Amino acid sequence: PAGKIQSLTEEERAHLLPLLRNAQWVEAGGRDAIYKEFLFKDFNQAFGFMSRVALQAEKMDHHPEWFNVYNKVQITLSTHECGGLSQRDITLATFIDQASLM
Ligand code: H2B
Repeated sequence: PAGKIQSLTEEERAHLLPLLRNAQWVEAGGRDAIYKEFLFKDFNQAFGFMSRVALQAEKMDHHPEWFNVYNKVQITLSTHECGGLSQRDITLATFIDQASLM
């Protein structure tokens, strides 16, 4: 990867966080990260979703922190390299929302 990943600026946060919150992403407790819980019909639907996200995450070299039990998937996104939110988290969150609707 070329160059250091930059944290979102205050201006970008002011713009993006309300949009994310509309899509049910919330700021994670105690750290600069975003969090969302997804519920599916059953484990097959949940794991199909996780497979789509996993392939994209690997392409992006940007990986979710996630927890799955049966039909529930809880996801936290942040960027280790910048110690908080970057544009990569926003891009992956947008992909994840699309993948949850397939
Ligand atoms: N995923 C996430 N969510 N944040 C990162 O900073 C990150 C990552 N860094 N996946 C990547 C991998 C880095 O550790 C490797 C070495 O490129």
